[in-house]
Amino acid sequence: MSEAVNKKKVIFSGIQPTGTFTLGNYIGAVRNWGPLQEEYDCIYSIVDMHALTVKRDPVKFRQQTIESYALLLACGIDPNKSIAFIQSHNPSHAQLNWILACSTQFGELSRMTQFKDKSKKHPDDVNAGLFTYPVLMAADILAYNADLVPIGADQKQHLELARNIAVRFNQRFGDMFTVPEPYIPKVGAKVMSLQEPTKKMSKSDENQNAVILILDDKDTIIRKFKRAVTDSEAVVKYADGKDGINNLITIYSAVTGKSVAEIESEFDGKGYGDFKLAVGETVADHLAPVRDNFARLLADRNYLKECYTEGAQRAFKLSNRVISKAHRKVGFVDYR
Ligand code: ATP
Ligand code: LTN
Repeated sequence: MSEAVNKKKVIFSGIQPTGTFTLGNYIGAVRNWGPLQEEYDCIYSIVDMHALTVKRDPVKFRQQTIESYALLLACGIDPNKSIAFIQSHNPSHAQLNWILACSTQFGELSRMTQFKDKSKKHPDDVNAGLFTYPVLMAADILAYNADLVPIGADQKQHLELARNIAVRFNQRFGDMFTVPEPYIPKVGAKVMSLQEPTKKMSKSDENQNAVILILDDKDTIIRKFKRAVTDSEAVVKYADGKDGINNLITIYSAVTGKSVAEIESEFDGKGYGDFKLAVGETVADHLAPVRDNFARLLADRNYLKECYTEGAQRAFKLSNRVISKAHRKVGFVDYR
């Protein structure tokens, strides 16, 4: 068989170092990244440049970036199997960002719902980075010619834009980029807030009761689930209008692998109190190994530094080839 046939598909995904990962980040994205390492060439990044679109305290930001990197490994990303790096350590992302920005229209960026939401949330700082955020995301993906991008449902619109940018570039300059496909889980692609179940669970939510952090201890997790907003029907059944219960059923299903029907019959005749306790205990037990791994990894800063340094070098080696090709395609003068 030729090498081309044997070549594994490439996966790229990223997560912002904006705080401890939530159960939403975990179920919707990060927990799926580990198993993919066995079948694909995986590249995973802590996207600190994206996180800079919101004002941050530099000292806290640096610490949070290292902790996020440790969390990534704690969630099962093996730096020997994947390339795991910090985005700002590889200059290719910023380089390709510029080239792709010149192939992206103001109108299409204006339609991005995340931009609209975030500019409403931070009206005093609607900076250009926030606006061009999806171009940098396209650069992240296209710099490695990724085939697949494992993400939660909220990132689908950004991925669609990355695909459009790739297609447009290819049409204008000749075949260059692989057009990436989204990889969105069937269950748990959008985990909702425990306090406002019509809103997605988000790291940056100010109400801590709305969010399960993957490093929360067992008591905290159980307490947050007990306080989760539900309805007054008190029947564990997935149905329209029961957003709170639907969300808990989805979480329980994602963590146990049980179907909705199996969950409904397991809790037949039982109230919300029993169900919430079961969800809390199951989630806490499921996350316990991540917490242990994280504590161990964070205690060894030298090891982490070795991993992210090597990750950045490996990432650069791959992306720099793509950048050189893109430079030739657009007509930049070669100087080597
Ligand atoms: P922030 O609150 O800082 O905007 P976030 O919690 O939305 O952050 P990101 O770093 O933007 O998280 O997202 C990382 C990955 O987690 C993305 O693939 C995203 O789709 C996924 N994700 C985020 N929130 C959820 C959620 N509630 N349910 C499922 N997947 C999610
Ligand atoms: N925009 C994403 C994070 C992100 C990403 C990426 C995801 C940045 N670059 C590349 C997948 C591929 C977010 O806000 N969740």
